[in-house]
Formats: sequence, C-alpha cells, structure tokens
Amino acid sequence: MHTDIFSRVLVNHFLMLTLFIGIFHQNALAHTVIEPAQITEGKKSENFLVITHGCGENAVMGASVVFPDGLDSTIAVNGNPHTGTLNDFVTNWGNSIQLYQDRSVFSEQDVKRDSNGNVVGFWAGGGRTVASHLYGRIAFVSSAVRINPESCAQTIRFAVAAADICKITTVDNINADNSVSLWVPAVGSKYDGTPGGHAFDFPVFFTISRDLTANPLPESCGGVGQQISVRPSAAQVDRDMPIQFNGAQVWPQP
Ligand SMILES: [Cu+2]
Repeated sequence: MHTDIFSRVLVNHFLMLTLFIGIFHQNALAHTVIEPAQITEGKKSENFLVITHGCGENAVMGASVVFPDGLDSTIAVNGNPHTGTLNDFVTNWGNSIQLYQDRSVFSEQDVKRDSNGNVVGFWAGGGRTVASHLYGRIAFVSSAVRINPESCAQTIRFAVAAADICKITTVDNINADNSVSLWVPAVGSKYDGTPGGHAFDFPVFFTISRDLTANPLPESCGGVGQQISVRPSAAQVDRDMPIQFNGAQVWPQP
C-alpha cells in the first residue's frame, strides 16, 4: 500500500516533469525569423530568413515568404487603423527585396512579384532538406528604404508571412500532420493556421527604423515618433504564398 502510493506519486511527478520539459522545450525553440529583424532606413541591408525548426520531427523541404505589398495592406498607427496609403510613411517600399541565388540549402529558388512586377517575396525548396533540429538560412538583400520625412513615423513594422514546408499537401490539408510550420499574420487567408496552434498569428517581423539624425521628426510631431504596423491583406497572402515553378504551382498541391 505504502509503496503503491509512493510509486503513484513518483509517476505523477515524472509526468509533470515530462510536461514541464515539453513546455520548456517548445519555448526554448526559436521561431523562424528574419535576421537582422530591424534595419535603419536609407541603408541597404544583408538579411537572412532563418529556418529554426522542422514541422515536429519532419525536415523542412522548402520555404515561402511574402512581404506586405503596401498596395492593399492594412496599416495601423500606434495600433489605430490608418485609412491613407503606405506612401504616407514609406516613399519607396515597392521592390525593396532581392533574393541571393544560393543553392547551399535548397536546389531551387525564385522571387515572387506583384502586379506591378515588384518583388514581394521569395521561395526556396527542393534538393536536400533542412533537418528538423538544425537551422537553415536563405540570404536576401533589402535596398535602402526611405521613411517619408513629412511623417512622424519612427518605426515601420512589416508582418511578413512565412511557411516552412515539410510535406506537400493541398491548401485544405496544410495544417494536418506536421505538414508545414506557419508564421503568418492571421488576416483571414487560407494560410492563417489553427487558433491556439503553433505560432498562430505570430508572423515574422521586419522593421525599418527612422534615421533620426539624417531624417529628424518634423516639429509638428512634438518630438514623439509613431509606430507604424503593416499587415498584408488576405487576398495578397492567398495570391502570393503558393510556389510557382516552371509555370506550374508546386505548393500547395493544386
Ligand atoms: Cu516554432
């Protein structure tokens, strides 16, 4: 009887411990990010998309990345909806991203373009995979972005949608069986993921900060800069997330 209770307590403790280690382990894992996550306006920057884990135990076979195009994006100023355009805060956002060709991680890659022909994202995939416990990085460059000198914008934070793909499925099945890891702003697209699921509404952020020396705040701002946030529209995410290769959609499965 005594041993029985003792062993039950022990088993309970062991379960608790496993649970805690599980939770801790999940928190200890980094999410996929852009590094550096913050750059200064007016300066070109060398960046990486860093893939930080697989989909559960599944290795990553490719990644798809979409930046808000600024055409039909949702803009907020200090958290309040802004009805004007992105040009009110950034004067040259279109075509700010270019991908480096580098086959050291995946064998194929290309940029994604909007209706104006501007690069709005990129993908990489095929060849070998990135092991679920290792990091992989995809190099890109961002050109000198300029903050509108007449605005009070101090930082512009872009919510970038990214997917690490471990299994190719149709769009209806992307959330099943550790097929993808999504870092997507939940804007109502097909790539929102599952509420409460891994990294739900936890996009990859890319922030441009104002160069307060070269581009000081106008006096009308009263010395207080604004935080601008830019999220892509659901229509843009749905249009730009799929990967086209040689004229055919290869992910999600059409
Ligand atoms: Cu994660």
